[in-house]
Amino acid sequence: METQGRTPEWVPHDAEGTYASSVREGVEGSHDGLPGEGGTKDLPASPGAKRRALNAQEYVDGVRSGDRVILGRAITLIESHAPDHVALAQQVLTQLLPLTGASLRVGITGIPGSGKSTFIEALGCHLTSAGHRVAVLAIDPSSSVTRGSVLGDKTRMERLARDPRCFIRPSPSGGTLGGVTRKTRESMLVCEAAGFDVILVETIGVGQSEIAVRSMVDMFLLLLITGGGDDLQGIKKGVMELADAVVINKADGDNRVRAEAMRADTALALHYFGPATEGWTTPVLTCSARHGEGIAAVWQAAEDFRAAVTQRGTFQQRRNSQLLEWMHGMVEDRLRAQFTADPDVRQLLPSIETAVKTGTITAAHAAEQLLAAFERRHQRTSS
Ligand SMILES: Nc1nc2c(ncn2[C@@H]2O[C@H](COP(=O)(O)OP(=O)(O)OP(=O)(O)O)[C@@H](O)[C@H]2O)c(=O)[nH]1
Ligand SMILES: [Mg+2]
Repeated sequence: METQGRTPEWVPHDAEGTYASSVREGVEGSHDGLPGEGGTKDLPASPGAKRRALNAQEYVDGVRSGDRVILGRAITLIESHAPDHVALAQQVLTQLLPLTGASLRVGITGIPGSGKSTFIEALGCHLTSAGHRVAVLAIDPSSSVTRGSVLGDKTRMERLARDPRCFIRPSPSGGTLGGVTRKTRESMLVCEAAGFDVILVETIGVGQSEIAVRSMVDMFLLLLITGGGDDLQGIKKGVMELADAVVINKADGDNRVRAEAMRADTALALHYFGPATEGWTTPVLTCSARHGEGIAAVWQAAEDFRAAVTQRGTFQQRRNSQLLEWMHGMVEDRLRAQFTADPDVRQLLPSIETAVKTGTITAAHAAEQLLAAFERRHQRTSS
């Protein structure tokens, strides 16, 4: 897909390549801070806030007041790799932190074509009409290769994308899964500070991204479909163990009976797994995202989940351990980046790699040598 010319609108001319995100074409309308006909009456947007560089206080004030343009820009700032943007983003986040945490964070996964986007559209519209404010984020570590399927998502979420009570943000493209995960977590916090009380995180890539999403949400929802094929859904066995609710989608028309049979089979299969979340029994439901049937029951399950795990204290415990995991992850990322950027390590690496491949030295010995080179420099600079 062609993305040229669709970098974020406020990127400075000299900021080549420092942005993790590129803005993909979406539907016409008012989402992501783009002006449109849908109107964002309950969410003011300050004129002229589009291009001028903002300071931390302006970001904070804009996000707090629910200004969609500034919210979009704050997320773009978070996605930037430029060191001064990273520092500014941290200042903004620190100030917004007291306003975060009040939402229910729900991760949604399922094989490609299981109807995740259609489901999010149906659930999102159900929620906004009940007065909730919904932010939709996506984890798509593959988007640097495929250029993302989020464009498809946006057209599939057309009604929701026009809803002034909803904010849809494509996944930052490029970078490692760890990097994308960090940015999505921070974006989630900014959305909470802007008053969104339900955050839906869709996994786009298959495989590792489910685990990444699990590590940032309160509730994890798995969509299945009948006839998905044992092989394909077999990949999901590990994911099934993580699911706080399993939803058999496309339970409509001729498929209704099969979906019901699958629901019963899946519920039986789940008996063999331990609870995904202590104190909660994973329900299996059917729905038709296309026709909006069963969506209210899925949300009721989410509300029940929240009530049950909050009462047990599991809700806060999970959030606390996610924060620690997040912190350790960032330390590891930083150390790894410093290690691979170290001039001594870089100089040594080709010959050491050759030596390992040819069996001249052991992998353990090679690792020792590289770490010793790294540590020597570190000791020199810190003394
Ligand atoms: N019959 C029926 N079709 C549905 C339903 N939900 C989604 N579909 C169709 O299934 C196809 C895939 O739906 P998507 O919402 O794009 O699925 P997805 O899981 O987001 O797909 P990827 O983003 O490609 O992983 C589309 O053609 C939808 O119209 C449903 O409840 N019933
Ligand atoms: Mg999709």
